[in-house]
Amino acid sequence: MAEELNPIVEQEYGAEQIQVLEGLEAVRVRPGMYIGSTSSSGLHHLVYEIVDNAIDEALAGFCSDITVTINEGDIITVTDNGRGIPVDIQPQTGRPALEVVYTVLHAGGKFGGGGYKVSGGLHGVGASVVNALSEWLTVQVHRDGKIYEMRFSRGEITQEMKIVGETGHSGTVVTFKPDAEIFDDLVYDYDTLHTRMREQAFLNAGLRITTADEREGKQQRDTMCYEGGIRQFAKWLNRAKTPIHDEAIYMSGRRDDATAEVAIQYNDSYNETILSFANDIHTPEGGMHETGFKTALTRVLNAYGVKSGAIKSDADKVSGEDCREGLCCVISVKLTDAQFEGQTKAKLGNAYIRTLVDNVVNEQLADFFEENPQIAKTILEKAMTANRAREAARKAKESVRRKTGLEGGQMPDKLQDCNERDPSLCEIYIVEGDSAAGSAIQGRDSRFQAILAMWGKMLNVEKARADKIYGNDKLYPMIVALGAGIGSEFDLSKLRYHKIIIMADADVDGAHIRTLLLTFFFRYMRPLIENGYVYSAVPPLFKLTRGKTVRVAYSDEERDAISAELRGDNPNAKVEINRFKGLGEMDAHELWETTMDPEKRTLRRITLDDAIAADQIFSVLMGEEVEPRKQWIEQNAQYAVNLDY
Ligand code: 28G
Repeated sequence: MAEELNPIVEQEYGAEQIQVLEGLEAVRVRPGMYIGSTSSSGLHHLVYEIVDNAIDEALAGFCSDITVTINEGDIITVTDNGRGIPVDIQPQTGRPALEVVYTVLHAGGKFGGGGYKVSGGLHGVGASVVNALSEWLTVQVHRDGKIYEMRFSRGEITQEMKIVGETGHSGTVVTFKPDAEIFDDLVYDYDTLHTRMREQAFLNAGLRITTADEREGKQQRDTMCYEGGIRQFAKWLNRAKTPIHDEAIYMSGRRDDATAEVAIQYNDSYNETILSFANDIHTPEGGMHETGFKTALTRVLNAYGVKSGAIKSDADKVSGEDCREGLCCVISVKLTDAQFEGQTKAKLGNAYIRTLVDNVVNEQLADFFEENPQIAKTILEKAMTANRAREAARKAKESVRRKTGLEGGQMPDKLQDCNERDPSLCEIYIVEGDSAAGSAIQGRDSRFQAILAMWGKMLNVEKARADKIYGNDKLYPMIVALGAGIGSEFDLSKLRYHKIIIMADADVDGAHIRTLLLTFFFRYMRPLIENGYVYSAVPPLFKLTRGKTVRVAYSDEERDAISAELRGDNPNAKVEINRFKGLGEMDAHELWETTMDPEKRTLRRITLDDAIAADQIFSVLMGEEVEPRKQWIEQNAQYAVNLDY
């Protein structure tokens, strides 16, 4: 039908259509306002926005299967088997509903659209934003026996909605290519999407989500479906740990339109893992749901202790921290008016949710303890042991502090400090291995770059309390160099460098040390990550030489592009390609040029989500379970080295 622009179509472009174009143009002018950033994280966010719509359809009860595919060329396809986006003409706009969803900012179920009780999407902006930021996007709707199709480019319609075939089922298929004019990085990371989709599958019990990578040489596929929902999530988080009771404890409740679900399972470690979500959106900064949970947990455990006779005096009482040693917990709340606050809008602000979660845990956990006294006793004993250990740790810390003058100015031998004293201008590179540290010391700009060398096996913080951390010869120099202390005494204002850069090889050992450090920062210096002070250096992977010209590449794609560029018009030209085996292979000059020079280097800022992922992997690497570790090494086998597990 109206495939090329004809006068009739043009007439229909009234004030509303102009508004649409202005709306989407605003998205292209300030993409960061809608998707957070135009880096890799924003690129992945596009997928989450589209998937959120499919999940809304699942929450409405009409969709059971969602598939996310990375196609060749990093083109994304999302499909669902819901009802299909409505295609009928909307009376207010005179346009098909499908067109409105993809062209009007804030259209869709999230802003008062009928039938959607809970809303999702961190930025809540939906399909039209993805459309505006895509070089092209195609939607196909299977509905009423027909396939409807519509195409766009950078938010503008390139093909009006038309029927392209017949179908025997219903659903929606969206395919898009992110716009190279907008994004700095166009390469999708399968693991990032897979991890996020697994989380969504856990949070929506019974929903089947498949992720697939169809890119040449990267082919893989995973299907995730968890009938047990967050109960299974908590157990899965403990997969590399040793649980101290078999089944996760599950609690849930509702008040008006809001629902709360909590699942907990303790393990024999000393660390706490709390993952909280509001409307399926991860809230790493916590908020009212976490507060309500923590208060109630502490109250229930103390009440049970007093009632059972285990807690005899005030000295026996357990603190919040004591109650969370070895705790693994998933909290999921759903509400219609979620308020997101905090630095990264990742903290839930609705106060009534605190009361809801508190009530749910207060009643149901107390009941569970009454009915399962053996488990209650095990958990309470663990908390009471933590209480006694905390007192011992405090004493140990004091004595280390007195012996070594933690508060005094003496810096460790392993640190080559910089001259600058203003922390906001200072950087510290934490470098693994002797030879790499040597090159870094020679190559650096000593005015503002400090180098801390680290090598050998680090302490297994999985199985250590804070007293051991202070005494550890690998961690102690780093704590002193950073200058801000650890744990509950951590003081950001004393931090000596505002850029803490982990520089490790791009191999299994490097991944290992990065994981150890991130886990340590996450557990003992979390404000460093919350405030964005921690980075990962990005060293090059390849060196390309043609005659006298030497270039480096940071990815397979870049290697191929540079190789083609160096060859020029001559297909037989010889370009020598070498893989850097490690940082230690680079001389001081190369290291500076490729990895340390602020003008040329790439730094990857570590987010709380990265750190949480590291914390998980860490348990896999350091825990007692061999099977998950074997799997991790196999998955990272692209780095190909001999490792024994
Ligand atoms: C595959 C990729 C992403 C979706 C639906 C289904 C409906 C819908 C979506 O409606 C609200 C209401 C009408 C405009 C609702 C179908 C009611 C009846 C739906 C998706 C706003 C949106 N039948 N499936 N939206 N409408 N899947 N998957 O986007 O006026 S979005």
